[in-house]
Amino acid sequence: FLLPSILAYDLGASSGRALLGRLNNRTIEVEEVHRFGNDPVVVGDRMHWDILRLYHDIKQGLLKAKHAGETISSLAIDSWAVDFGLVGRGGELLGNPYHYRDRHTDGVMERTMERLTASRIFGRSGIQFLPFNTIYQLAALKEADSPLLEQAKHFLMIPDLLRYFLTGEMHNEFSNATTTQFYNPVLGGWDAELLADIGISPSLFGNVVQPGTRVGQLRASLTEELGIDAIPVFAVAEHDTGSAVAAVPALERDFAYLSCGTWSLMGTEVDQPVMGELAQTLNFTNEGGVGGTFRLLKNIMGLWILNESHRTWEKAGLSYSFPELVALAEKAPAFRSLIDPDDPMFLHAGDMPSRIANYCERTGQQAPQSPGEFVRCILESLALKYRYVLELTERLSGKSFSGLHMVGGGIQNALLCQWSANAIGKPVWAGPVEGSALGNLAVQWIAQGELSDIWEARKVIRESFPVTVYEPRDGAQWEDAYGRFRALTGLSK
Ligand code: LFR
Repeated sequence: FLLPSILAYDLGASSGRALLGRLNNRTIEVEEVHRFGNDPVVVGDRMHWDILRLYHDIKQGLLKAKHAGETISSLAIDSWAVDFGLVGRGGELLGNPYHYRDRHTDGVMERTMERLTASRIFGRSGIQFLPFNTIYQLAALKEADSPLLEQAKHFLMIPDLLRYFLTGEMHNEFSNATTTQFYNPVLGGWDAELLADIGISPSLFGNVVQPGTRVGQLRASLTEELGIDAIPVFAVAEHDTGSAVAAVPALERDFAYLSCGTWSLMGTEVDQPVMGELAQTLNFTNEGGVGGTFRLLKNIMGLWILNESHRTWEKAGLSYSFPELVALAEKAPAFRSLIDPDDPMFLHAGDMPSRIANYCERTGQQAPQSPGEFVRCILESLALKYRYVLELTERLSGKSFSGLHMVGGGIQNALLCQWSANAIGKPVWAGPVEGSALGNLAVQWIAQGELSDIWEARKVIRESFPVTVYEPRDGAQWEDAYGRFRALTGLSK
C-alpha cells in the first residue's frame, strides 16, 4: 500500500487486536495485523491483568506492521475502563494492575456511599454506581493500608500506562478519566474533594488530555529494539466504549446505541452531562466522549454471562463453539426461564449455569437444563433488558428513538440482534463489528486533519461498512414476555 496507514490497538476484556487503517478516497480500509488473547491471571485470591504480556503483544503488532511493509503515520490505544497502574518514584510500575472483577472491592462501594452519600458522589462526577469503579478500587487499597499507595507517585489508567511504556511520557486521557467516578465534568478536572474524602493524594493525577492530542512518540529504546522508525502516538477516546460510540454510523443526531461485547452499553449521546436526581436514581452514567460529547448510558452485563457459561462447560469437558450454542438456543423452548442479567450474582467470574439455576429457583421458575436452554435464557433476558434500558434512556433524555444502532463483536450473533429488535419493537441497525477500533482510527484521522469531525467520520464509516437491518417480529409474544420479565425481576419504572 502506498497510502500511509495508522494503527489502532483495541484491547478488550478477553482479547486484543491491532488494526491498520487507511483512508482511500473517503473509504476506510482496515486490515487486522495482530490478534491476541487477554487472559486475566489469578494469583491466590487476587485477579490481575497480564499487563506486560499486553505490552509484548503491542510490540508484536508493531513488528507485524513492519513486516507487512507499512508506513505508519500514528498509533493509539483504547481499552476497557476503570483499571489502572501506579507508578513509583523511579518511573517503575508498582505491582500488577488489578482486574475490575477482583473481589478486593467487595462491600467498598456500599461503605463509601454510606460515608459520602450517593448524591455527593454522583453530583460531583455524574457517573453510575458500579462496585468496581476506580474510586472504590482506590478506597479498597486505602482500607487495606496498601504499601502501593505509600510508594505511588503517578496514577495511569491501562491505555495511559501502555502509552507510557511506549513513549516514556505520562498523560491522563479524558474519556477514561471520567470513568474513575472522581473526575468532575462540571469543573472540568479531577475532583480534589472526592479524592480527599477517600484519602488519596491529588498529586498522583496529571493534566487531562483530550482525545486527538498528540502525546509523544515511540521512545528510542523501543525503536532500536524493534528496528523501526519513531511513530507519533495519539490519545483517542481511550475508553473503548467512547471509541465505539464515536464509530456509530448514525445519520440522525438523536440516536440510541448498544455497544455489544463482554458488556452491553446502552444509551445516547448528549452535549452536557445529565446530573439530576432521576439520572442518579436510575443509575445512569455520563462518560466523557469525543469532541465535548458525553455518553448518557447504562452498563448491562452483556455477553459476559454467555462467555463464562461457555468457560464452565469447557472445564466440564463439553466443548461447544459459540455458533453451536446459539443454534441450540434457537431450538430450545421460548421464554421458559428469565433472569435479570444485572443481578450482582453474575458480576464475578465463575459457574454461571449454576447461578442462573439458583436465580430461577429463587424466582419460582423452571431452571434451564441443557446448554441450549441456558443460552436461550441468557439471550432472551438480555434482549428484554435492552428494552427496559432503552425505555429508561428515552425517559431520561426526553428523546424518542426510531431504532437502535448495535456495534461491536456481539453483533456477529444474529439471533441476539433479531431478538433485540423483537424485544424493543423497533428495527436494529447492526454494524460495524469493529466499532472501537474504527472510533480509535477516526479520532486519529480527525487529529491529522484527514476528517473534519466525528459526524464526518460517522458518514465515512457508514459508507465503508455494511449495516444489517433487523426488523421486529413476533410482537405479541415479546410484549407478553416483557411483562413477565418485569414482574419476575422486580424491575419497575
Ligand atoms: C466495556 C467497558 C465498559 C466498562 C467496563 C469495565 O469494555 O469499557 O464501558 O464499564 O468495560 O471497564
